[in-house]
This record gives sequence, structure tokens and C-alpha cells, in this order.
Amino acid sequence: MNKKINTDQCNPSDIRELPVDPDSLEKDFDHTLIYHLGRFLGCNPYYLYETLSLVIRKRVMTDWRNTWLQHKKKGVRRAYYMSLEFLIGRSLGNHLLNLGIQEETAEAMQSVTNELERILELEPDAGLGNGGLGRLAACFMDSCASLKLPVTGYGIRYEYGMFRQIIEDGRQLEEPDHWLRNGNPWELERPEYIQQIQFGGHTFHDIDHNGQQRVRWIETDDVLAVPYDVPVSGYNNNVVNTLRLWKATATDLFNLAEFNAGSYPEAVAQKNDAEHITMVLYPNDASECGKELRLRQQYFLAAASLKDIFRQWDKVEGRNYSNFAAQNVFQMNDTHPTIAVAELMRILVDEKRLSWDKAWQITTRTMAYTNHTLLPEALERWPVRLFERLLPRHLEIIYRINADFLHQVAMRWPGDVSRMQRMSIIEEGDQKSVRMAYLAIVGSFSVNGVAALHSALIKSGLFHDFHQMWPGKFNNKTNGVTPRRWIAHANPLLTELISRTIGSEWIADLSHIKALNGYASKKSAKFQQHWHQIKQQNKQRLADLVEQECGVKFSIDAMFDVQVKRIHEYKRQLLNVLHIIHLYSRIKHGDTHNWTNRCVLIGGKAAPGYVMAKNIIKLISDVANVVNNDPDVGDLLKVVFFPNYCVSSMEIIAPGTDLSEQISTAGKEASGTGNMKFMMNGAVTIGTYDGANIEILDAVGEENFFLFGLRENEVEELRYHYNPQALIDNEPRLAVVMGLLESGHFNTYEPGIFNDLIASLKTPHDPWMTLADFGSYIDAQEMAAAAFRDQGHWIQMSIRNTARSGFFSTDRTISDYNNEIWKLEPIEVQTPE
Ligand code: 26Q
Repeated sequence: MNKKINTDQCNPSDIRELPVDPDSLEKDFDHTLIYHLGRFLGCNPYYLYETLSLVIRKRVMTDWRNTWLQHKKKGVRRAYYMSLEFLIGRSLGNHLLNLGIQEETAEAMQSVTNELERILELEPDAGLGNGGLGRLAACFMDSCASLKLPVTGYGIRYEYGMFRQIIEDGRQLEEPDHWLRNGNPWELERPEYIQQIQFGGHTFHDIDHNGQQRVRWIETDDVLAVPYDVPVSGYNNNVVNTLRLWKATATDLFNLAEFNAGSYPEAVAQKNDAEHITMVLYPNDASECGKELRLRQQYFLAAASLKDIFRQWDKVEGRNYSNFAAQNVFQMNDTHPTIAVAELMRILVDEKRLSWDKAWQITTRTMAYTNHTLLPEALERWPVRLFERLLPRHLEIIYRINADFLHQVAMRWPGDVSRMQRMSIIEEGDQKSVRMAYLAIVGSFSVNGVAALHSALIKSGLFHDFHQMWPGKFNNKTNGVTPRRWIAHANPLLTELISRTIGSEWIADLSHIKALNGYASKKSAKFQQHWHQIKQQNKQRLADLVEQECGVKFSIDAMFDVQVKRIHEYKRQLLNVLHIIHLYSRIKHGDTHNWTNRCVLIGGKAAPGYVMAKNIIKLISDVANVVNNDPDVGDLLKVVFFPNYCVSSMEIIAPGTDLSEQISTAGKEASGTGNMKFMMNGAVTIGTYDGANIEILDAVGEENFFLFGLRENEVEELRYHYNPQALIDNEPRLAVVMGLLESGHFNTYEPGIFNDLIASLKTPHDPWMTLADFGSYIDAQEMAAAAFRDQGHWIQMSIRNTARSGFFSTDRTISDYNNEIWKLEPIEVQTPE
């Protein structure tokens, strides 16, 4: 075979690295624009973005290819991050940073624009995720590449990502996010690796010619999975890892019966059905949805990814799986891909013909599960009836797994029937269902939570029985965020100051950022002045965005007080609103001595079916409306609901924030990661003792953090005698706030529209116990306001927050995953001559 066209034997030095000097980039830009896109300067500026992306994509190709060749060498242990969500955001700016060609590119683009920034803004966000869990997956991919670890991401290429949020008359409307409309220069379709995925049908048990039991899954409705690869560049290290996203299409085998019956269009229309599987991301981020299409998505991802891994394995190793567990590890991002446990068993037993025990050994040595929630209502359960119809073979496998498991439980706790019922993977009842979290725990060698408190609560509460059975399985991996996107890319001014002051090692190893501590004392007045100037510039950038999006003017001398995250009762945006109403009422009463001007920004999406969350948005908007238009208020207080909060808006919001709101009911927020982005950018946190806030507090010290509220154990204790009415009666500030809220003052046109919200605050059964924390929240806000008036001191707190954020880099998180779970060796990728 001609060596030049045999891509599998292609030698790294065969592919030349393309030049990255400004002159070459400019020439390639012109050439690509004209000869590839067939357009000219002066075209729609989107094409300039597309052209530049293609030019930069060519610059990652060599490293991408070389990294791939290194990873597929025999004997390289690899990890696979399986996630229904990868909330990537924009890519072009991130690649420029990682490749170290920001300046060269800006210079090359001089003849087109002197504001490269404007071109980068034309890239649509890849919003393939809901929130924290999806963004975490994206930060993990960045850190894996930057740490040179052979990790491949597997996900779904949703045609429509997270919906676009429009605010009309204070209410959320959802618009479809057709992010692929203009194509996606960052993906590479790989039809050569298509997989066929089965659904439905039934099982057929017989005996093979060796007298062995054999199960066939037959008469299924099949769908094709087409992989689209997205490059993930490491920071300054020649590594480019792969995120492989699957799209569903119809098999070319049309229904012949329909064909012959003359129903050609009906037969072709099946294509549509297949493509529905990857059409849209489910926008519920914390409740089970029980929809068949969702389970189809989950199985589609698990099956396509495992088949892809076996395709590669069989090519190199043949049908010998004795080393499979030594060389492969799957990290499941929550229970969403957990059907992979049953699918791996099916492949090993039914297709590869291993014994059940051998297969189970391999499965439980390769699977690892990360839990992201403590809310019991968010644990996924699927009706057994649905499994019977969609995945009949997997249901049999799950039953067998459960029988073996319950046998173990019975051996350990003889006669403890209630424990068996509690721990069973199958939940009995009028609607039998499969508890996916239990399947994940039983099928995995590692189960981790995402912050210290969360991991402790998993062991003592949610999964207590399982922890008793297998204490060694359970561990903590405190979340992080990537400092490349969240400081170096999002905050170029601060990046320049930090690097000029302590060198630039912090970008690749954030533990170096602690050197900034030395600049937080009185001696470093000059540095602090620079720090302040940069914060003011970032606040202006945010203020401009707020004016453009909300039509409200923020003055940068006010404190920028920000809460951005999904809208949820447990995250307690309502508590924030109560504080706003408290401030408003103080203004109306002339109680403004020692005042700190504030601009409050709240943003986030509500799940479309979550009525309460949508009401919260309406309340915030209505309160904002009254506050912003009251002449008595003026600059003392401004409030906005920021529409369509997403990754690219956070890149502007975090650097411009003074005060970061992390105010969930203690014990409910698994970790939080927005809290870390704010901290890195020098915001000070006001927060409860919850999730990773605790570790942030630990890192910065109480003097640089506004802590308030009940602890997790106090919340649980109070539940038995929670009396919100007594709190209102005994706390005049709260009585005033509730009075104003109940008076209809914030929406005189629609009396009673907030009755449900008010009732949720006042019921003794309020699970989030919002009013219990009101007093201490207001006190903490007062302290924050006072602290902000001493700007010199505030700046020092700000610097200390950034300086002590080193632990919250996903490089640290991923090192922990690797040292304790994955155990991969970093793989060097050399630059070719
Ligand atoms: C489940 C079933 C059907 C449809 C949708 C879902 C679904 C989708 C997304 C359920 C949950 C999610 C996302 C959860 C999430 O983002 N959790 C957050 O994860 C972060 C990263 O670990 C933590 O920091 C947050 O505390 C946690 O809330």
C-alpha cells in the first residue's frame, strides 16, 4: 500500500506543523476566505470568524494527529469521560491562548480589524449543557489536555443546545438554540467510525455449539451513530485531545415492507425518527424527567462510545480482554450514562462470549461514578416497563446484577429484609423502577462526591447503606475550574498584571498564584492601585453589557453584587430578593446613613416546566422595575435580571464582580463552581457553609469571606420545629420586607401573582428554610457593605481571594482523579521538526 495514503501508518514527522507568524497567518486567512469560503473582506463578519477558525484549526491538526497516534499505541492506559453534557462555550479564543498565538493572530488580522475581540464574539456558544455539571466536563477536558493525560471525552452532538432565554415583560420565554445553523468549524465528521445502535426488539436464549448459554438481542430498530470530533488543546504543550460527540442518523436500510407497499415517503421519514435522538438537550438540570427520548439518548451515548472503544481495542489487541481493565477506565458524569454498566456486560457476555464472572470483574474494575446531587428527588429512576420495551436485554442483565448483589447483602446482613429493599437496584411498588444511582454504585470501583461536605453527606446519608458495605469505594474529588478560560482568557488585564508581577507559571500551575499574597499588605500600594484600576475597567466592561442587555446603567463606583446560576429554590435567589427589598425599604424610609451604593445582577435559566423557578424570575424582574424607576432610589440601588446567562456572559461577569452570592441552603449545593470563577477573579464571597464554599472559606480565612446562615446539621435539626411565622414576628426587618412583598407593591397590575412564592417562604414545610437565614444574611450583607466603603481594605481582600484560589484549579482536581482513580501516565507529544 502506498505509505502516503495509509493514514494508520502515518509517521508523526510526515505532517508538517504550519507556520504561526503573523505574515503566514494573514496569507492563510486571505487564501481560506477566498478559495475555501468563496467570500471577500466586506462580507458578513461571521465569515471572518469562520475563516479565522479554519486557519487556527489547521494549526492544531498536526498536534491532534500526533497526540492520537501516541494514545493508540499498544499498552497506553486511557480514560474516557462519559457525559451527556459538555458546556464548552466558545473555542477560538481558547485555542489562541493555548497555542500561545494571541498576539501573532491579532497582528495578522490588523488589515481586517484592529479589534480581534469583535471577531471572537461572533462565535456562538456551544451550549451542550445545563450548568455546573456540563461546564465541569468542559473544564476537565481542558485540564486533561494541559496535564498531557490520555483522556477522551464522549458526548452527544445535540442539534439544539441549551435554549436561549428571552425575558419579555419580566417572564422567561425559551427560544431554540440552533447553534449549528452556520456549521461548526471546530468539528470534524468521521463517518469512517460510524456505529450501529440497537433499540427495542426482544431477546432469544439458546445454547451455542459449545453447549454454552447464549443470548441474542434480535429484531431491533437500529440507528446509526456518527462521530464528530472536537479538538481539545492543552496549554502550551503540543497535546490535543479529542472530544467525540455522536449524532444519530437513520440506517440506510429502509423499511422494505413500507417500500414495497408503495410508501416510499413513509419509509424515508424513518430517518427523522432516528435523528430525533440527538435533536435537543433536555433543559431540566435537577429533576428526573422520565421521558423515553432521554433514556434513548443515554443508551445511544453509552452504546456508541463502548462500541467505539471495542473497535479500537480489537484492532490492536484482538479478542483478548485479559488486559482490558488494566488499560481502560470510564468516568461516568453522574448517573446519566450509567446504562453503560449493563451495556459493557452485554458486550462482554453476549458478543465477546466471556463468562458472566469474568465480564463482571472487568466491568467493576473499569467503571467509576461521580455523583453531583444530594437532592433525593433528583436521583434518576427509570420505569421497568420502559426498559422492557426499549432495552429488554439490559433489563435482564440488570436483574442478574441485582440478584448477585442482593445475595451479597444477604450474606453480610442475614435476615435484614428492609435493608435488602432499601438497597435493591429495583424499586418495588405499583411502578417498578430501576434506581440508576444504585446500578452505578454496584457497577463501579469508585464513587465520588464533588466537594468535601458533599462527599461526607453521601456517606452518612444518601448512600449510607452502600458506604457500610463498601467503605473503600467512596471518595471525594473537590471540583475546580480551569484558570486558562476563567482567568487568562476572561480577564486579560488581570492576567497581564499578575504575570508581570509574579511571572506566568500560574497559568499552567495555579499553585503559583499564592505568590500574590505578598502583594496584599500595606507595602504594595502601587500593585493594589493597579489591581483596583483593572477591577474598575472590568466593571465598566460589565456595565456596558448590562446597559446593552437590560437598558439599565450601572455606575462602577457602586458595589457589583452578583448571583448567576440556574434558578432553583434550593439556591435561594429568593433570599437575595428579600435583601433587595430590605435595601429598598431602607431607602424609602430615609435610612441611608453609611450607605454603600449597589448594583445587583441576578441571572440564570429556569427549567421550562419549573413553575416556581419561573415565578422567581418574574419577581426579580418586577422588583427591579420598581427599584430602578423610583426617583427616591437613584444611584443608591440598581437591580437587573440579566437574560440568557451562559458561558460567554460569565466571561464578562466574573471579572467585573465585587461580591459573589453563594447562598444555598446548607447541605443542598453539592459543590458549586461559579463560586470558584468569582474567587479567581478577585470577588469576595457572601455565602453559606455549603458545598465548596466551605473549602473556599478555609482557603481565604473568615476575614476575607462573609459567612452567614445555619450549618447543615442545624438545618436538619430545625426541620422538626421550623416556624417561619415566629421568625417574621420576632424580626422587624423581615416583617417589613414580607409586608411590602405581600402588599402587591412590586406588581400592582397583577394582584396575587406572587402568592405561591410567598406561601413557599411562609410554610413550616419549606425545605429550603429561606427565612431562617434572613437575619444573618442581612447582617452579613451589612458587613460586606461596610467593608466595601473601605476600598483600600476591600482591594486587599480581593487580592487574597485570587491569591488563595490555587486549590480550585481543575488541574488539581484532575490530578486527584488521576492519582486516586485513573492512574494514567502523562504522554508527551513532540513538535515535529
Ligand atoms: C436528568 C434526567 C433527565 C434530564 C436531565 C437530567 C439532569 C441534567 C443535568 C440532571 C441534572 C443535571 C445537572 C446537574 C448539575 O449541574 N449539578 C451541579 O453539578 C456541579 C458540578 O459538580 C456542582 O457544582 C453543583 O453543585 C451541582 O448542582
